[in-house]
Amino acid sequence: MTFIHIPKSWQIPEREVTSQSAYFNRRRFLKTLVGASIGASVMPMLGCQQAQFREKLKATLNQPSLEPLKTNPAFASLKRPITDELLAGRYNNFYEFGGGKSIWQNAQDLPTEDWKVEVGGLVNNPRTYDLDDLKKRFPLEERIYRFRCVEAWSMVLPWVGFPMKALMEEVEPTSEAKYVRFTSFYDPQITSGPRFHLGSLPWPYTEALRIEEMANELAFFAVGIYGHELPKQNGAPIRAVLPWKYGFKGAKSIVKVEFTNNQPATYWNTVVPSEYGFEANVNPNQPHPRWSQATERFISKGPDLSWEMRETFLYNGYGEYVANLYA
Ligand SMILES: Nc1nc2c(c(=O)[nH]1)N[C@H]1C(S)=C(S)[C@@H](COP(=O)(O)O)O[C@H]1N2
Ligand SMILES: [Mo]
Repeated sequence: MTFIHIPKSWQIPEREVTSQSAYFNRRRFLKTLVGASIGASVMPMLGCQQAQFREKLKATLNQPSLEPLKTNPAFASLKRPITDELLAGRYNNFYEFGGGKSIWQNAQDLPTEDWKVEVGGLVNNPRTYDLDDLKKRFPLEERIYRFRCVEAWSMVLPWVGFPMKALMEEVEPTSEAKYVRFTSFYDPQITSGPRFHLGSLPWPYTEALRIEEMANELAFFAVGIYGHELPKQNGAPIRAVLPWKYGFKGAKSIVKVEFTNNQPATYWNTVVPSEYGFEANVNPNQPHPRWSQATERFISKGPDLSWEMRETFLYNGYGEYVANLYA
């Protein structure tokens, strides 16, 4: 296995404008998106020493520890090594903060203090939790999961959090509840809707599952990663992690969880329904209309960006847990 080194990776990420956001460029926002994303993230880095850049990045990853915590033995190791923390912290998708991969600096504007998560809709016990509440109420554990973006890159990430089904047991969805919708933080003064002139897109970012999917053992709310609280760029202070689905199904920075009777509209499925289905299970046999899904660029060794090609597995290798949901 050969690692391909990408020169100048600290200055210019692999693709400043991503496969997912490329859609906007081509069809709608060519000038504004490219112009804005260069202005916002690439230019300042060009004049910046690599070492300084790394120190700044590390400071954003230096979050309060969540240890001691137990690693769930069912998800304690994978055949692939855990991705370097510096890569997971600087190679992101978080369109509220920009259309490229280098959003980690912009994402520091996310206000995470006094965070509340409203859980309601078709439930017997609607509740609004603050973060401390959630962490005390639901025992935290570590799980090492494969992570696969629909753009065909992947990582292995050590999340800290709790199973979604623990929350379901507490709020008790009613018999009418068939779906659950997750809504991400959105404030047009802070996130990039107006900054990138993407105001006509369906903000806030929302995602959704069938409730049987939410009740699955794998479905997870993460409040941490690498043994500490989530950095803002990874969706602080709480995000969804669904390792058998493409990454876009896992909404970041969740403020609302709502149980519904009908299938909710979701962000990518609304923007480009022909490219991003509602179900979005990882499937090497079903190509994306613009690229193959049979292999993936596995991003692992740092600190500079590099990857190796790996085979993609049906349900991202989690068929023993989820295949029965789609029989
Ligand atoms: N609110 C919100 N959540 C989001 C996204 C986003 O743009 N906004 N991007 C999604 C996509 S496409 C991916 S691949 C993952 C990336 O998570 P990471 O940056 O922590 O690796 O977050 C998902 N959750
Ligand atoms: Mo993604």
